[in-house]
Amino acid sequence: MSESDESTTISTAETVPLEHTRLDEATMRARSEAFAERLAKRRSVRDFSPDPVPLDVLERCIDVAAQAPSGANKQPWSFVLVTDAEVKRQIRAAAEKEEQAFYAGRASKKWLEDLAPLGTGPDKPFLETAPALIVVFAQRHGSDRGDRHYYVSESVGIAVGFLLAALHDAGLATLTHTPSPMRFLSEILERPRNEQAYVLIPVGFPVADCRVPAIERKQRSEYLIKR
Ligand code: IYR
Repeated sequence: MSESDESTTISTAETVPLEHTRLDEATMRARSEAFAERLAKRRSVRDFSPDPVPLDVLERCIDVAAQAPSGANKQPWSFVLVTDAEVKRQIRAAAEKEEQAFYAGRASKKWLEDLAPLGTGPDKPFLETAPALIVVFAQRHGSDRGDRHYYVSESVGIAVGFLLAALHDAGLATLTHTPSPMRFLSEILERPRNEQAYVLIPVGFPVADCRVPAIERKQRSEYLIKR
């Protein structure tokens, strides 16, 4: 059979026992309700207290992200944990430069109208105030070009979901920030060419009197379709 025969499957699967505890229904209900209630309280925060956060907690939350499923288990991600004031300063300066161009004309009128309820603008003080920034990078392929990665955006997106949930659950506030373009992050953080910045997540505690936009989530009837 030729190497290029598309019907060929090569299983080298070794197996281990699955660790799984079957819960009774009442416990399932209680746990899913508690989780839903806790996660519903997550909001994007833009006003951070400078109070430091325990680094080991951040590392543990990044461990959670790294447990996400990924295409062919390639785990195509890197997480850069930034706490150094000078590096944060450089990131803020570069991000604000891009954001000024965005708000001054790169964004369409419609896009700016859609952002108006969020009250965002080109100034990004949180990039220095937040005690930590987690910059998530997507690896478009392995360090060797021949090492292919699959469903990279989907995989990294799932990992970021795990990360945001873990950070929230640990009592930390986050923002998913995507200054565009984000090439400057590869340069400042000296990432290899196979990696592309995916999202920048400031992490910390909200300021004491923190206020957030009065926006609402959709009702279940708007997003759940049962067949
Ligand atoms: N990157 C800009 C603009 C922005 C875009 C979207 I889509 C948002 O949900 C929020 C902001 C900024 O961070 O201000």
